[in-house]
Amino acid sequence: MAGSSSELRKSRWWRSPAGRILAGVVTVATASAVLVTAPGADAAASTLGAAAAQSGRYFGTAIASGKLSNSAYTTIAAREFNMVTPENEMKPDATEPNQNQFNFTAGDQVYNWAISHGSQVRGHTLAWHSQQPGWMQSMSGTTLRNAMINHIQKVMAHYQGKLAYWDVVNEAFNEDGSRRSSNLQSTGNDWIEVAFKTARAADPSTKLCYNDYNIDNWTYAKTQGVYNMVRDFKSRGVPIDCVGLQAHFTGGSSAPGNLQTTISSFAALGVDVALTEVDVTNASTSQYAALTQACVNVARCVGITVWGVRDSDSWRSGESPLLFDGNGNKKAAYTSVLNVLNGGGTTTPPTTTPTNPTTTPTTTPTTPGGGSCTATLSAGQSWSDRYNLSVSVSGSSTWTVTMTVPSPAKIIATWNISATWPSSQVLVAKPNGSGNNWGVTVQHNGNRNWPTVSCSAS
Ligand code: 9MR
Repeated sequence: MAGSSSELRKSRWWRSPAGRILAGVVTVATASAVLVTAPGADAAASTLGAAAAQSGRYFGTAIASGKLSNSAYTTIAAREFNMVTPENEMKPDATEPNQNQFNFTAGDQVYNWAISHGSQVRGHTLAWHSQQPGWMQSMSGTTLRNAMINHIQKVMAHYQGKLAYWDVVNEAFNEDGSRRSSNLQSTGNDWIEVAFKTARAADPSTKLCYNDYNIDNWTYAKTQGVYNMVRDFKSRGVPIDCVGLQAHFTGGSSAPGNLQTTISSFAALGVDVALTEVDVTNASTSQYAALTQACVNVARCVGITVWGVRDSDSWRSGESPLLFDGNGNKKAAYTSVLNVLNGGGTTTPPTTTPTNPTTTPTTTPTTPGGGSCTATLSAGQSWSDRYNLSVSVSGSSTWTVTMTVPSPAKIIATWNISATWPSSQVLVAKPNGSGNNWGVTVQHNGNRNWPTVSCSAS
């Protein structure tokens, strides 16, 4: 019977005179040095997700469950994106149509589709003045406050340990920087912090975000209102991990020149920042390039999500604001985004000297299988909280690689694979048609030991 094998390699890092990061791979077993260029460090990636992953970021899209039977839609979505936001399926009217009766059918459809295509999921959204179920719309006071708490607890329990981010509270501010009037606001000004505290207790493994539109322009009153709330929360220990700038540059808005200042100012408060619902009128290439560059330039800007796949999928389809046209063709804006993600332009990626993983890798036992294959890991770029690993599989084109990260580390992104997740620490990867070179982003959560891998061929 043919066996399978796995092998871990250890990388050493240095910068070339041009400032690009190169990786040397040393085979553990022999300690003989073989120099290679880290996949992803120099090579241009050909999809948005893979290109973003080179700098530890994701590139996502909104997915509608009703379109998952459309193969033109899913082909693009599976190929290009490694973060999925359910467009409507995890909103309160979808998940709790009757009080204390939960329905996760559509949310689970999107979730299961996403993870089976190697994508992570961003939950959207738990507490919002809009898209409330009818029973909630007519509530007020303590009754509503308790219903909100129960909703957050039950929905987060269902997705416990599964989602990378949750938009805990959505769109709670007015344009002038004051709080938006709503039934939730009427329960008391502390409703937002109660929502975040409830969310942290319900699922400590998920990053908790505040998400809003028109908070992209640093000098705008609404941006300042949200900024002051996040600063206050951080100073008082209210749990908040991230801010989502929706970045809808449609309907008369356009990307502000100070977008990077906004992103870096929020990041300086100690939160991750993401562009969460991007669309741009007529998909202006310059605006798409600029907003991508603004994110890439800030280390804690963790990713970009566009609000739909093709123009025909957009809530503002009349403005043709997305990266693929109605026939699924890549638009010029697609190329401008991809080029920025691939390091085009003048900006150095926000990396420091990689230090992860730090411990000596171990070779895992071989797994019996119907053929023979080898999975080789090499370290990619790294940041204070996460690092990339590139995986190269040889010996077979019909492989299954099982990767186990040491708890409490978590794999938060993958590219070029079809993935399933037996547990939050274990990834089972199979080819998705993108070849034998793929990768993962690991959020180490304090444990920087190498993952173990095994490869079996069939
Ligand atoms: O794209 C969503 C659309 O299908 C819904 O009809 C709409 C209902 O409110 O919500 C849209 O998504 C919104 C998102 O949840 C929050 N920010 C604004 C988005 C566009 O309206």
